[in-house]
Amino acid sequence: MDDKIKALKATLENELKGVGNLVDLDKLRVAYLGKKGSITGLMKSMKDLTNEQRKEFGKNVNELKSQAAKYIEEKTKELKQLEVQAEIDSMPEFDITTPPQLDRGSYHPITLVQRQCETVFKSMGFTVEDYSEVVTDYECFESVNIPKHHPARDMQDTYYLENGQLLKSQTSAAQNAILKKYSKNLIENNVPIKAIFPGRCFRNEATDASHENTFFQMEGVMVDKDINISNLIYFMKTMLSEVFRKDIKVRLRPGFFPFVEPGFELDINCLICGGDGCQSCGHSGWLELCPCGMIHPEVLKEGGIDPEEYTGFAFGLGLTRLAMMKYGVKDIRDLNSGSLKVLSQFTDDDE
Ligand code: FA5
Repeated sequence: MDDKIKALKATLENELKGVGNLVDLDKLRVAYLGKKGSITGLMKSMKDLTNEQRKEFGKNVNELKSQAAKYIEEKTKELKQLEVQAEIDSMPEFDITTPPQLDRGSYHPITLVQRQCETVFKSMGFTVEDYSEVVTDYECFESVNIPKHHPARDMQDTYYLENGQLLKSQTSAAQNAILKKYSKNLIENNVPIKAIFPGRCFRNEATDASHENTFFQMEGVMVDKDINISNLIYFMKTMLSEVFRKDIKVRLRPGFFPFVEPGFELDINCLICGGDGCQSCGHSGWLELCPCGMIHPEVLKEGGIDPEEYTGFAFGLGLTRLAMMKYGVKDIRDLNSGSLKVLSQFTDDDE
């Protein structure tokens, strides 16, 4: 009987050498150690032996059984390792010491001009405020002297939501909240209100080279005693000379906005065509950039400020158009195109 055990062990060792994958190895395990396997068969055959024979045979067959289990365990490890190696070998080769070719990306030109403007105004003591894009009719219109059914609403083809709110069509929508936020400090502590609030605006526009349906504005307000048009012109001039860092022609003409009195349109000489007239400026040589004016007494009152005692100015800078002019972008729609080819050309020359 011992010969049978030795022979089975030799066959197992031999067959193990020929096994090249885990599936075949499992078949081999079943063939030897499974319910109907050869080693299990040997164990079952012990019942036909004498007590004396069974003692010796039992010991040897048990040794064979644990030896077989050990062989299979070792072979499993070996085959798994080979599988991992094969997977590694099948991967494309790469050199981990090669420096990365990753593109760092760039800031959007609108972000760049917005930051430049913020830096300029912050240096002049203005705070930068954030405001939501979904606002109420009161915020966007009524609080800035545009009651329901006022014809001035027609100038801004507004997106209304089903719940009665709207996508803000102008950053002036934040004016009332800002005035209310700082009026106490103005009245009790004589601290002038000086704030800018950049934001995205939405209008149902027929788009062209200088009109988008989604664009950025940056509103600014200053309120104190004795604020007048000269102060307004000073801040506008400082902002433009800091952003453009060169002489640019501007013109101020009367403009109507219900929330300012008097109101102005501040236009910039088109920097794409030098004022000759082109598609970007609607062939007029000028681009409307920053309407402004002295805050209407009704708007001050609605913000909790006595117009007999305080005056102020407000402006609504077209940030997207400013980016066009600063970076020579001929068509405003390129700025919202999401095309990296277009957008990655711009860098902040101040950084
Ligand atoms: C307003 O939105 C006023 N709220 C601005 C204002 C604020 C006036 C405070 C007085 C006091 P207007 O609709 O003209 O005004 O827009 C202001 C600027 O935003 C424009 O001069 C222009 O630069 C920019 N703008 C307006 N519509 C578009 C558009 N469709 N695409 C790109 N820029 C636009």
